[in-house]
Amino acid sequence: MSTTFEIKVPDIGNVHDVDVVAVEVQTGDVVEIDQTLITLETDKASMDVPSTVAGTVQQVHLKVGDKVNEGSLIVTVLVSEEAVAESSTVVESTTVEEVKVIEPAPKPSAPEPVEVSVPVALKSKAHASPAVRLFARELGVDISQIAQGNGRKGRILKDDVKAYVKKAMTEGITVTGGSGIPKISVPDFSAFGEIEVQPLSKINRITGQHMTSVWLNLPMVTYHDEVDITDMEDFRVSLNSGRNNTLKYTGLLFIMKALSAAMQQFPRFNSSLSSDGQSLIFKKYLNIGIAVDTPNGLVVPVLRDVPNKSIKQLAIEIAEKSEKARAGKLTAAEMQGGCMSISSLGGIGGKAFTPIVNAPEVAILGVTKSSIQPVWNGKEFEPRLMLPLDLTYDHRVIDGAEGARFMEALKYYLGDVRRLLV
Ligand code: CAO
Repeated sequence: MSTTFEIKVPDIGNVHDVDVVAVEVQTGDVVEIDQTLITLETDKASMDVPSTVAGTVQQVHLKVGDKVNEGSLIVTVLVSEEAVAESSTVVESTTVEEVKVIEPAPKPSAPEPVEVSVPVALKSKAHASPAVRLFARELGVDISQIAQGNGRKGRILKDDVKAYVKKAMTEGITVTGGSGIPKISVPDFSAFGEIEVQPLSKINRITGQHMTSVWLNLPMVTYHDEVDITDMEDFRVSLNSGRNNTLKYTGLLFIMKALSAAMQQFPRFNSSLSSDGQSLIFKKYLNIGIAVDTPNGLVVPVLRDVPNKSIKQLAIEIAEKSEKARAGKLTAAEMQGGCMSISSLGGIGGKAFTPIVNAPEVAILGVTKSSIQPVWNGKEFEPRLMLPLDLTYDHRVIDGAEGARFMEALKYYLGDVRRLLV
């Protein structure tokens, strides 16, 4: 005789609508006690929910992507009566097998870092337990790069991670992540006064991870200059006050056009290094990413085919994308395919800063606030509107002289935007 047993999501703490990121069993599978049934993931932690009985899975009630709460039905299992008798006490004490914070934890002993991370979307597809994922992170391995593991149904095991590292060492493949630098110790700040701890947003964490990876992997140089935009500003103001104009024309639109013209002139700025670092990939398309400040953190929507778009089209698109960005509604596709990015702080202030390249792009243009400056015209000082520009580039791809020439080209176009028409 056998009986049917329902296994439900146990007490998972005070969290709701938790994502199911992996379902490890299917109808007909024979499961053991403690065998993982599903993996749940919140912003902060990942957890395996184990089976509390041994038997045969009769029905799986969840799929990847579902959201669950305590008490949600996971599976029904057909269990022999003897097993029910044995397992009843286990059911009472059902707990989540493992709760692990999945923040990256660089270890001093981690291997040399080299390669910039792959798109975030790929990372959640790894078929591995939280313990194995944590192990991989500790070794600086991006687990999404391990195609398949040797566990049941291709699940990635610790041994697979070790084998990947071994291969990376012998074949010179680079491993993402682990910095090999000592961690910064964080004191107990409450010893000095009242504190409040707030978790970082998902965007903050993803950006932070990407920026750290870029900072550690790219030898970056930032070149500062300024350009006289007095004439451009006159034109811009006239556009804004033009008849029937409902759009907002900001300097950023002209900067995008000038940048795309300079990139066409200097194609290395529209390239990326191959992952083995042995060749350059030149792009025949030209898309520009614009850093947008949102309540949840920095996002970079990409505007496509910039050389073939008018200032007006770009004005419409930037307004649309930044509104979508601030509402948290940008899709992953809208943030992919950038060739070079612009980070404009000009609406806020600043004289100069050192933007970080949005790798695998090879350069980024920073912009701060324009101001009237006295400029010597050969006879006298004239008040001119000067715009500060900061060009950061990957020195593995771009030499200092080429960086300086690129900046001169940019200034050439911005100094007289009619040149963009030629
Ligand atoms: N100098 C002087 N004024 C400037 C300027 C500059 N370089 N750039 C913009 N302005 C002015 C604009 O003309 C506008 O003036 P009005 O309000 O009088 O019309 C005002 O500042 C606000 O501009 P804006 O920010 O709305 O528009 P934008 O096209 O310049 O920028 C966007 C759009 C989406 C890039 C911007 O809103 C934004 O989010 N910037 C922050 C990007 C960021 O966070 N970068 C940091 C990344 S690294 O951490």
